Amino acid sequence: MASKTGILVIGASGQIGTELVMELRSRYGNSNVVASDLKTASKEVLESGPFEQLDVMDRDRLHQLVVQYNIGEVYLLAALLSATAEQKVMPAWNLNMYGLFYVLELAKEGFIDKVYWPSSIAVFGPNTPKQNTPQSTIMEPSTVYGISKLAGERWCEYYHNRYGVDVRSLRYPGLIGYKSNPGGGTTDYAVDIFHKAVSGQPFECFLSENTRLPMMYMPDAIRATIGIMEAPSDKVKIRSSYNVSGFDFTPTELAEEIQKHISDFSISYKPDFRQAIADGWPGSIDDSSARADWGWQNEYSLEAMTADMLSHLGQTVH
Ligand code: NAD
Ligand code: AKB
Repeated sequence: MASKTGILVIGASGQIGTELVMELRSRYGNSNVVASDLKTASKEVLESGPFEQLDVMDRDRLHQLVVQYNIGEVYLLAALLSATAEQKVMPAWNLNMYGLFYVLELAKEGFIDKVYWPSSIAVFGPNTPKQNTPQSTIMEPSTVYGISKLAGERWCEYYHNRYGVDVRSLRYPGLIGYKSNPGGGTTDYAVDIFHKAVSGQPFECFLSENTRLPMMYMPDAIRATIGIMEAPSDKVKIRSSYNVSGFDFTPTELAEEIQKHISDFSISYKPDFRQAIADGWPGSIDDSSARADWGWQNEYSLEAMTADMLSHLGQTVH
């Protein structure tokens, strides 16, 4: 980091922010990492460092916090995710686009040195090659969330090329973690299933049994995020967004993996509107550019993630 030592996380009370804030605080110091969100944060986040209530759409307050806390880096996580966005089209477009613009503008004007903004596998669409989806390929997303993420990627690259803004981004797959709950996505089933399994209940899946999607365990996602932010600028060659991946599975394959630990766990399938969203997304991702450019490497496999999730959620692994 340059002379400005503050880090601002916007959307800090969500699935990723809850974990990212704690990791950033352990690396850069509690008082340097300001968590912010519309809603209050976890007890751990509130008790370990500064928290500010912030609506990212309030441009003046955003600017004021950046100056007040001497912010050099912003992690912009506030967004409406795929399933919620289909129900709230205009609010999703406005939040996902204008939140990004406001942060990129502050960086362009020299108030911020570095920006992290996550994209998603949702940038791909039904015409994209489904297996081992390349970094550069047909996109054509068919959801409001995917359209907003693809537009955001183009704006990130534009602000970098035209104004020299140091913006970095990853196309996360579905993220799985035990510390925080997902917020309105199509991949949420892959977290919900664990909570049902450990409480001894059957799980009804809102995606069909053979719906393959790329996923990643949260510790890998946090490492990837900090990894790209700490990479030397010349190693970050792609300024739209990098493909990153951990593993991929279908609901049936995940259920079978859980059954290795909880033999009487059962799953049934009742696809809803989220099936159409998932059907337009890749089944697996080629993340060789991230590996080659700045050394990305995942650690967790499906097997290792499942065992770790179950042990942390209180199930004895046998
Ligand atoms: P989340 O829904 O769990 O959290 C988003 C947070 O943003 C929430 O705490 C919400 O209160 C906050 N927020 C909403 N509107 C706000 C506003 N106007 N001002 C300030 N805060 C506001 O989402 P997440 O899963 O933590 O995702 C974070 C980012 O990562 C998003 O951009 C998302 O698109 C992206 N992403 C997530 C996943 C995933 O699987 N979790 C996958 C791909 C991309
Ligand atoms: C969602 O399902 O919307 C997210 C994502 C893959 O972007 N988890």
